[in-house]
Amino acid sequence: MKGLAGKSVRADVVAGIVAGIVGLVVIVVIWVSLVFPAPIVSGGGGILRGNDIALREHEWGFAGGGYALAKGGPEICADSNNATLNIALTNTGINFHGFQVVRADTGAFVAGLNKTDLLSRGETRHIKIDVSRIAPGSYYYICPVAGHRQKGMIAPFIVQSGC
Ligand SMILES: [Cu+2]
Repeated sequence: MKGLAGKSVRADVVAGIVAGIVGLVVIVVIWVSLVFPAPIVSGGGGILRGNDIALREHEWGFAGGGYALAKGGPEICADSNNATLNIALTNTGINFHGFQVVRADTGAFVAGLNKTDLLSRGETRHIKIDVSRIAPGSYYYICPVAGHRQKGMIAPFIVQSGC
């Protein structure tokens, strides 16, 4: 093969250059995915309302109200006019999972179970959330087990007057 200067370029040098270019592309793709991450809160396509919500958790998301298990989960709209939101939570997954409501902006704990209070496989827990004690706004419900939120166990939890 002839190079730009008319000298022959060895095939292994060409292979090295090609490998270098491929490597650069891979690095750029990784960088873009880190700087512009895909949204991991899918909302699951539906909204759960009312005082009594049945929710399931799995690897790696939540489901309930007819919405299938997927990454993320259905949005929960908590009506601030309703004093208590009852969530019947069942772990239909394999791993231990937990349940917490956290602020969307700071990630601060708002309601739910303690971080170490986890549901084992097949376990159901009845969680009462006093909505009147939560300021209207945007929150997430998450699984607090390390890494599970990043894998998709996070969905919107909205507190507002009227849902
Ligand atoms: Cu989990």
